[in-house]
Order: sequence, then structure tokens, then C-alpha cells
Amino acid sequence: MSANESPAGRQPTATYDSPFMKACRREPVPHTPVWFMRQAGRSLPEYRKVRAGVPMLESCMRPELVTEITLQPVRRHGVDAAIYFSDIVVPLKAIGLDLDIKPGVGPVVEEPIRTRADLARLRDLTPEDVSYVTEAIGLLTRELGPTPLIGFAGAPFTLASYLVEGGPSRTYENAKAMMYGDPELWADLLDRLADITAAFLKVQIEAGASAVQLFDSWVGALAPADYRRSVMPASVKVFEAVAGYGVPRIHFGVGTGELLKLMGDAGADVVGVDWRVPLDEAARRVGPGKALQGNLDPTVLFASTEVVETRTREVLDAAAGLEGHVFNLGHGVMPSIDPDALTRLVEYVHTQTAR
Ligand code: 1CP
Repeated sequence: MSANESPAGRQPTATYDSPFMKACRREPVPHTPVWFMRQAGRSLPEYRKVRAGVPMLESCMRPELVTEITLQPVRRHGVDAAIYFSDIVVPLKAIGLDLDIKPGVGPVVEEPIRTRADLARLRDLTPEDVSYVTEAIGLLTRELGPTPLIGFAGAPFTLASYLVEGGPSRTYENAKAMMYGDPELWADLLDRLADITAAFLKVQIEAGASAVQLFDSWVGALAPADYRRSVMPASVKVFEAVAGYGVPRIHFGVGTGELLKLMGDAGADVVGVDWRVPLDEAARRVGPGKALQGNLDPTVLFASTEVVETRTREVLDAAAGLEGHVFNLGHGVMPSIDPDALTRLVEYVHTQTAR
């Protein structure tokens, strides 16, 4: 280990010792760290400008553009972490699936995965498939200085929901029909996706990501018993695959009040909580030994500054007894939000929690 390397190996000491990383490790922090899911994106005029005329998936494959977009919210808001600009379907595109991200819709898969024969289309992901990710993270870690970079991937269930449905869904009827009706095919599908996801996270960590977040955004559609039986083993496999790197692993989903304990048990160091469960209650559900991330309702940002501050204070009060807290919204920044409200929110959390 050289002088400017941390115990975790790949990152500078200042990054390893940053408030975000300390909060993830449940160590004392100078102030509560803040970042926002979907902090890069359409809420920022500078994002809309550089993305003009470039399709979403193409923008994810251009290292200079990825670097610029990832840095934008760090420059503007002074957030405590950057999140790598990409999408959860990027590794699936990289292994050759015919999918696209349609404006105003989301990921759309030309031929959904519905049968055992379809599984053959899910080959392993190699670092060469996503060389642009390695390149972009190399550029980013040089630009970011001490600010940590969060890598991410979609969790097997949420990826499967797009692959089996063929696009966004409200009911996940085809995915759940496979899960209930053909548990062996379902288990094999999720296992394939776990391997791809783990490989994708490894690429990001090897390239210099300081932490990783597994987005199981839509897993709140499941009952706990079904989660435990049909989804958790695949997510456990992903977390175990990257455990040896020693980087914080964050596990997030929406509507997961009944799943928080299981999602922590799946192997996360930090459990993401949406706005439906107060953080003190979430901590009781998750149990000891985990930090929590969250959980201001993103729509609160459409209200006055006074209301935002009152609601933020409530989140911070509920978080006061936690072992570690990373402030975030309960889900992503909405495209129509005033970005100044986000800048003010970062400042407010920092001043309110300065120790
Ligand atoms: O042209 C555009 O601007 C398209 C909008 C967009 C953007 C900006 C999509 C399509 N993806 C993204 C970027 C993105 N996707 C990030 C950026 C990094 C950051 O947070 O700053 C991240 C983390 C994601 C991950 C992602 N994609 C998730 C998990 C996070 C979450 O919000 O729960 C999910 C579910 C997706 C699928 C997806 N991609 C895009 C859309 C509109 C959707 C959701 C579609 C649906 O409702 O099912």
C-alpha cells in the first residue's frame, strides 16, 4: 500500500476518509453526507444542453460525456458523492440484447425473455464489453478529487422485470407469472442476471468506484416470503461477489417497508429507505450493524423552502440515533424540480448537522 492509498486500496485517503464513506462505515462524521438518486439528469439545464440530440444509451457509451454529466451535480450542488451516469440496462445492451431507452417511456426490450430458450441470449459480461465504463471512471476519479464515486447496477429482480415484461410495467404480471408458475426458469434467469450484475459492479470497482449501489427499484411489488424464496438468493450472490473489495454496498428499493430486514440481510452495508417508513422505525426493522440512506419524499421539493426545511428536519430527527446516515431522497429527483431547491437542501443538511 503506497502512502496516498487507503486501507481499501484503490482510492486516495481523502476519499476513503470523506463524510460519505465514513457514514457508510458507521463512523463519526463532520456533517451528514448528502447525495441524490438521479442527481444527474433532466432537472439540470446543463444536462439538457449536453444531451441534446444524443440518445440515452449512446450517451452512456461516451466517456467524456459520462464524465461531464456525472460531475455536473457535484459542481452545482456540492453533494458529498457522485453517482456514475449510466442506466441499469447498460450491461444488458453490452451483452447484445436488442433494447433501447425510449424518451418518456424507459427501457424497452424488442424480444422479451419468456422461455428457457431465451436464456441463451443472456451471455456473461466481460470487462471488454464495457471498456467505456472503465475509461469513464478513470477520467472521473481524476476529476473528482476527494469526492467518492458511487457505481451502480440494477438488481436481478428489477432487471428481470424489464426483460420479461419487455418494458416498464405497473403490475409485473409476466415477470410474476414466471416467478410463481415456473420457479426453476425464474431462478435460472435471476442467477444469470446475478452473474452479469456482479461482473458489471466488479468492472466499476476495479476502475475506481468507492462504493456501489444495487437498485432493486421495483422489488416492493413482492411479499416478503416470495422475496426470500425467489429473489433474495440472486441478490445475495451479487453482494457476496463484491464483498472482498471492502467497498460499501448500498441496497435500495421503493415500497420496501416490509422487506427492509431481508434487504439488509442480503448483504448490504447500507440500506436505502423510501419516504414511507421513518428512519428510526426503518432502523428497528433492519436491525443493528447497518447504515441507512434516505429518505425525504422527492415531491416535498415542489413545496416552499420552509416546508422543505421542516420536512428535512423531521428526517434528520428520525435519523439522530442511527449508527450511520446518508441523506438522500426516498427515490429519484424528478425532472421538473427546481435545481436550486436541491442546492439549498444540501446546504441545509450540512449546516443542520455540522458537529
Ligand atoms: O433521456 C433521458 O434523459 C432518459 C431518462 C433517464 C436517465 C437520465 C433514464 C431512462 N435513465 C437515466 C439515468 C439513470 N438511470 C441514472 C443516472 C445516475 C443518477 O442517478 O444521477 C440511474 C441511477 C439510473 C438507474 C435506473 N434506470 C433505475 C434505478 C433507479 C430508480 O430510479 O429507481 C431504473 C428503474 C431505471 C430504468 C429507467 N431508465 C430510464 C427510465 C425513465 C427508467 C424508469 C422507467 C420505468 O418507470 O420503469
